[in-house]
Amino acid sequence: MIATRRDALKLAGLAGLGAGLPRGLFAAEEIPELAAQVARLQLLPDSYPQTEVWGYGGTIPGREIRLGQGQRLRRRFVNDLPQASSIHWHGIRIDNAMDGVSGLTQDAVAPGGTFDYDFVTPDAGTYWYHAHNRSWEQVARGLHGPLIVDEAEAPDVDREEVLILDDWLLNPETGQIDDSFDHPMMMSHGGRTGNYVTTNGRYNLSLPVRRHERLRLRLINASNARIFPLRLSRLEGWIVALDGMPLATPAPVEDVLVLGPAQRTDLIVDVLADEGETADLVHVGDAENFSQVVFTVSGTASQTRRAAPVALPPNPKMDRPDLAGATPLRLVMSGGAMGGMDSAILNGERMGFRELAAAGRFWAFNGVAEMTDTPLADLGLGEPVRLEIVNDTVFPHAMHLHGMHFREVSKDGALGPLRDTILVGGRETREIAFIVDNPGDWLFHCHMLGHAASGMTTWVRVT
Ligand SMILES: [Cu+2]
Repeated sequence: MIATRRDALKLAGLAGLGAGLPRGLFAAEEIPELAAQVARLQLLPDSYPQTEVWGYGGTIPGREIRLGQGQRLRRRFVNDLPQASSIHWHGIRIDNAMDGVSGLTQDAVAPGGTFDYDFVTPDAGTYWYHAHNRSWEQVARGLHGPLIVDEAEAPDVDREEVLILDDWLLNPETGQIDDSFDHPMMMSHGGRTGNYVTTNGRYNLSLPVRRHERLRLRLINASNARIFPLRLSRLEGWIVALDGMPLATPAPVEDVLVLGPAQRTDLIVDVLADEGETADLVHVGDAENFSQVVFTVSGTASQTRRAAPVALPPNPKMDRPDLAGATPLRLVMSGGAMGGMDSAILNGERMGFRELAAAGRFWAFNGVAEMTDTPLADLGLGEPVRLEIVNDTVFPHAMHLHGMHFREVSKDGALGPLRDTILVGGRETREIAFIVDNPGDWLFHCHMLGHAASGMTTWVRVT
């Protein structure tokens, strides 16, 4: 087709018109929706009733979002729930206004309301999205899904599987979600752990594989509080990324892999089992082990094994902080059952443990059992920081920093891989360090979500 001068004028006119309008006017028509909905589905085995859940797109897990590194992600969050909500894009080094934290970076979206999320995904890797208002209830009801950012060049694997590990606290009679979200016993102990463990919403997930097939497994722990100890059986595996960020060298899996709440581990695995056998991702239990995922082997991908995998390409901004010049910070975690916390500050006043418990607060950060008006630290862009985390409680806590990844500082001063969530064991002290490279107000909280709601939430400000 030959464009006439008239056509060219028309096109120019349109372009001019578009450029002169507020961006929202044109964008509004194209933005894909992501609705949080009430749904009923068969979570339990077929002989049980269906379970009412809250899910993104009405599914468990929520609809997978996948895009390329450096691409723009736009979603219109539609709240079809009976409760206000917002979406947090966990692990994405995001623009602060898009971080989705109700009460800090945005107002919670009322039932029937919408919010447009629009951001760029700077890093390739395995991320996830979940509700960030009353998250100890909303995530437990099912509001989470995978967010996968593909590398520009895909790693050399036969295929990949996204595996969302979760647990549910269900009433075995009715098959419905136990709604005692604020139960003091759970809040003050290890958090809400379920009685029904699933992968991708299935208690018996089984995937067909071939002998010597090479898979990338993207493990995501979406549970409220459960720590998943995992082992590989008839699979040889390498850890290639943690919390989305590639390791410099793939680390062979030799022992138990521990996946704390909100953490992700990317594995490359080779199927060693013979045809007719199974390989397993084994959940290591206190009493007995069970299969978290069964891989049933039929057929052969190749007669011989492949060479060990190479590292994933690095993400941008993986620089190591200068420890010598780093600003020292300290966070003391106290409280919980058997923790011996006498008192803490709530609503600006010192209260005894019983008074705190009556107000639903069981934990404190630096002696304060609530989100404070002033941040834990006021930090300058580019500043290196080291943060000592003293766990003066008997429970483990999965500490998550929004907006930035950090490295663990070991006792000898060595720096570990980049992570966004660190599991700190009971009575343990750990140290993390990071370069403050993302402006905004960033939450730092325990991802045992009941703990976050009952005292374990603070924040840092970066300007
Ligand atoms: Cu905790």
